Amino acid sequence: MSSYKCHLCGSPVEAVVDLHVQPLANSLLDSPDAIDQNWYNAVWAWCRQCELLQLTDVPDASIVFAGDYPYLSGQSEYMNQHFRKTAKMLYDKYDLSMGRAIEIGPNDGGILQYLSCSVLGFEPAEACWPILDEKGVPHRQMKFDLRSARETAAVWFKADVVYTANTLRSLKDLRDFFMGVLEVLNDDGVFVVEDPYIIDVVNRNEFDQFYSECVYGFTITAMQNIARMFGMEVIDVDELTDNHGGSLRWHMARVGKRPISPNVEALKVANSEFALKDKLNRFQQMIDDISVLFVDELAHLRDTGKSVVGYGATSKSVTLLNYANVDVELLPVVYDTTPSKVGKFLPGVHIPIRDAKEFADVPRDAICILFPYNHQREIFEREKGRRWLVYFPKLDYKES
Ligand code: DWN
Repeated sequence: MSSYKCHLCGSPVEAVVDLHVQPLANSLLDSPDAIDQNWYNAVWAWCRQCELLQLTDVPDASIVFAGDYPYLSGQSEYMNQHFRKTAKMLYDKYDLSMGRAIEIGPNDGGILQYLSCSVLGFEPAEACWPILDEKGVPHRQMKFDLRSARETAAVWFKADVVYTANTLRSLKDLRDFFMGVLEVLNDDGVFVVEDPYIIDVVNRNEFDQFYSECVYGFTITAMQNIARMFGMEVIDVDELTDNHGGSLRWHMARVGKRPISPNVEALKVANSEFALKDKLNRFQQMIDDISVLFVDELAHLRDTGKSVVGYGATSKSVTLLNYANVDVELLPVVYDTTPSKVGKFLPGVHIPIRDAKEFADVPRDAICILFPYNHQREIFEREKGRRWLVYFPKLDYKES
């Protein structure tokens, strides 16, 4: 047991993943000589009491999600399609024809760009604002919290659906967030949350999903506990096995307001059969094994004169590259389509990020490391005739 206490219930927690000191995943640098300012102690621990996996020393959210936060979800065509389908599903399932929807963190469009009802987004990342404007998505240029939620309920509207993707697991203060959701959610409204699913992460060995924006890993028991603390319950779940390496969509409503789908009990049974804690006990060894194999393979490629490049400057890649101590000698460049990432350097390892348009000039016999493995299908389709090094669920080569 560590001396840390669960952020939710205050019980002692047990450290299960230690990735040493890591830079914040999206604190990209302007020059290779810049000094990384933002580090955190990358230790995740398990609370036996509420089955909540959690980052023990949580970096300040205002630094993690500073105004220049560069990620744009719309860079992936697959994610755009996913948001389009999700918008339709929510519109039909919760009859939004006369309804209202709020999205917390729509990023550069999210579901709101596809919903034909009254909508409002909360988006603090500056790079997203002009894109949301261009798409005609009404948004408040601020983070979502209890204060901004109260103001919104008073001045704008309350919603029938509040939706958020890839944000809940990033926020330490669940209390403030849920209290805010209750403020803006109609009495019989539904709160819908998507996040990478901790069972998929562990099952697929995706240890790079542990980065500075992963404060929590939710099991069904954990999510039910959290919902209960705020007078809510989990009423349905959808498995999104292709999203961000395996995600889960949780639907929550105030207790007694909506019927509970049998999917919830089925997930509970599957969760208990998976025995997550036992797997987490062996996870650190697996992390060390993959990291050593990965760096050894890069050294072998360098020593045999192979050209190696990275594709996709993901947040996830920062964990793997820093933990495995990969430097520019082993990986001289990473290509990426995101305008606000191009010309910058990955934190900690100082590897330059170049425009993905230049990827076409990379020699055909180069080995390409696929960092956004979650977007493999669309990247392989676009970048045909390449040889790729992948590392999950095990180190392997693939052809596109
Ligand atoms: O929760 C989060 C997840 C869902 O997204 C965030 N906090 C941050 C982000 O994590 P990530 O950076 O690991 O996500 P992605 O979606 O795996 O990042 C893909 C990266 O690859 C982006 O930088 C864009 C780039 N990309 C590219 O260069 N060409 C992506 C595609 C699809 C491409 O074709």
